[in-house]
Amino acid sequence: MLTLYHAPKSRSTAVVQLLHELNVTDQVSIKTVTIPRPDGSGVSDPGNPHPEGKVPYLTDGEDFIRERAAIFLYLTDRFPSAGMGRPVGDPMRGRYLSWLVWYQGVLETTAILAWEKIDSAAVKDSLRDYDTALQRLDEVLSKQPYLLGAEFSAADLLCASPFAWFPDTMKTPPSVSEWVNRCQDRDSVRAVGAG
Ligand SMILES: N[C@@H](CCC(=O)N[C@@H](CS)C(=O)NCC(=O)O)C(=O)O
Repeated sequence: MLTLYHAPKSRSTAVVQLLHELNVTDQVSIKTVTIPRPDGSGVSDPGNPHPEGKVPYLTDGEDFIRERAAIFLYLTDRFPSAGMGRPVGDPMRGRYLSWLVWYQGVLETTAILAWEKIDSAAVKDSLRDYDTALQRLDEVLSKQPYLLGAEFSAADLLCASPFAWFPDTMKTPPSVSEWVNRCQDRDSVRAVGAG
């Protein structure tokens, strides 16, 4: 059986939301673990097999998956019937993969650097910056409701997640804030709450 190592109010919350969207909460065992929190509370949990004690972490028998984009891809490939991913052969597969990996490699990183007011020419050469990342979202979301078109997908769930967590600190154009609101108006978000 698949096991998700999860800490409430963390990056693993979006994975629990995804399990609800996929309608597979009965097929994945959720183990709640503790993590050290930025406010100094919490400790690394010896029961969490992630090599750095982080969440989310997914195990599938002897195999394991870490990093959210990989976990999202693994789960949407494994449970395709909800239509939250785009399978091999789908005309949107390339765009689906691109948004997941762009989230992990570019959006989250440039958002953290902007938050910390770190400006580096070398980083900019490779990743551009947070404003450029917002342009990539705006150019798509000003034309369509979701990243892949008319339908909500796991790419929206992942890419919208940091904006939903930090609504006051992440500046966004209207197209992006309206999309984040759409992504939050879901039964999966209501089911998981702050957990
Ligand atoms: N790049 C990882 C980041 C995971 C991560 O940093 N998770 C935080 C919770 S939001 C954590 O586990 N922190 C505890 C620690 O760093 O020890 C991912 O996207 O999965």
